[in-house]
Amino acid sequence: MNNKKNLLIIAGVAIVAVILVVVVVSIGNKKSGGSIQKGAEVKVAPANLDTEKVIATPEEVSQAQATVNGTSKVIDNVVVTPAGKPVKNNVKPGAPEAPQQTAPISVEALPSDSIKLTGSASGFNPNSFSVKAGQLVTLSLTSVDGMTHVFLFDNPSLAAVAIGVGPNETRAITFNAPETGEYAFHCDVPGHSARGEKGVMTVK
Ligand SMILES: [Cu+2]
Repeated sequence: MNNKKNLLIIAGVAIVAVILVVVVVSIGNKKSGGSIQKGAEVKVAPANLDTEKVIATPEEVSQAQATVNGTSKVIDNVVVTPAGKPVKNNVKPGAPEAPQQTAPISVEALPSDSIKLTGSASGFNPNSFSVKAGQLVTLSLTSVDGMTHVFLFDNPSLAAVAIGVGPNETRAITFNAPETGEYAFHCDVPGHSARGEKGVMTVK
């Protein structure tokens, strides 16, 4: 009889402990809500991706998911071309090997872990964000001042990770973050970076 009672007490204590852990973890996640990185939810590609190596068949790619409709498909957290190779981030924007930007979409269609930028005469907002090396990043740009804006990284190694939006449009692109470092970006529409449309992506 006593043994049964002890077992019940132990089980009760264990359940309380589990509940406490769940509560603490969920509070921790809420505190980091402003950040892009949410611990275990961060999806990262394997290191040293070979962009010449086919990692999926065209059929597998066509059946794979994209983080948002119209961007390149994703296989095992790697952004791939329709031919099944990892995309190249250093080619001309829109090239077949490049990560593809979406057609105009609604902001609501974006996954919750997207990095959502707005562009206007007063600059990008936010004008800085952090990701992890290899992280699967969905980046969007919304024009909020009725003007055209073109998001472009300064570093040619990320030339293909570009987003161009018309007045009040939102578009997105999905890419795997590069190696650690600071990557400045700007709006490529003449005159826009000079008036402050600039920012920095930090890769940790
Ligand atoms: Cu601009």
